[in-house]
Amino acid sequence: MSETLTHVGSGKVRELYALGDDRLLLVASDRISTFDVVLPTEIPDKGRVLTGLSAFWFTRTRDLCRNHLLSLRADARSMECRRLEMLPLECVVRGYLAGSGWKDYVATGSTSGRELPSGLLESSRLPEPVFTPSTKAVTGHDENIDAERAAALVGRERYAEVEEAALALYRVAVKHAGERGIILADTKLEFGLDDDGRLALADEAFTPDSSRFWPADELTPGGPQPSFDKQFVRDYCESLGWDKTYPGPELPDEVVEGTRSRYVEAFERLTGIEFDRYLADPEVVLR
Ligand code: PZK
Repeated sequence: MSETLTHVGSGKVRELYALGDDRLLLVASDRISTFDVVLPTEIPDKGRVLTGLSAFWFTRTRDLCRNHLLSLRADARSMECRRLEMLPLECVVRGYLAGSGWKDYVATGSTSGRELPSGLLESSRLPEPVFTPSTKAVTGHDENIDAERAAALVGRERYAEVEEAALALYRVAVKHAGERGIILADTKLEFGLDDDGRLALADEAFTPDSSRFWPADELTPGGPQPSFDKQFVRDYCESLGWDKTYPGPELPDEVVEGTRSRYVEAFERLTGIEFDRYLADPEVVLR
């Protein structure tokens, strides 16, 4: 019954292992990063929240777009996935103007070559969601690219298919989250191709690590918004005057506990499932 695990990659807070030739095991740790630095203190169950949320979204959107999820493991943080040929594109969808989208807009009035209306504020809702692909940087930050350059990376037809799928997935997730008081300001999706060349959603989907989650009742355009999940950590780090370079600070217990509660709250609000039920039986998010 036991299988050989070969480590094939690391993300900032996740690990990837091969399971034979055609499957992968994606493991989400409890590590947390802020200001691009992984902190020395973990947030208990954070990886389980993110794995459960991804699996929930993969299940909810499977009729819109196939995906790589095969099964969840009993540890509630590991996902067996179909091994795909990944597309060399970060598929970002933005419904609000934040992060690099806001920076691009201030500098050029556009983001990823898409002209936007004048007079928008930081964190303004966009008239409609925009697909703003970026390159996958090996080190440093992804670079927003225009549709021309993105289409050159994957081919014109595939590009159109990915854009349509990403926008459709985002709209479904935004509607669901909005009904539960969470603004999904933007998200980064990754796609791959299965053995038959069919498009499939991969990686994690609509988690707080791949998306900006904002509390809907606190939206105040004109500046950055508090993060649903990481705000206690950011506020604590800011209060220290830390220079945001490695190594980051240890977090005190009350910041860890407050942050864990926010992750669990996001899970429970979005899935409608008690987090303890998920821990007892991870497959509850697959139904
Ligand atoms: C794949 N990554 C990024 C994520 C890491 C690395 N289904 C798939 N098939 C083939 N490759 C990938 C996937 C997925 N998902 C994803 N790199 C390759 C990544 C998390 C942790 F170490």
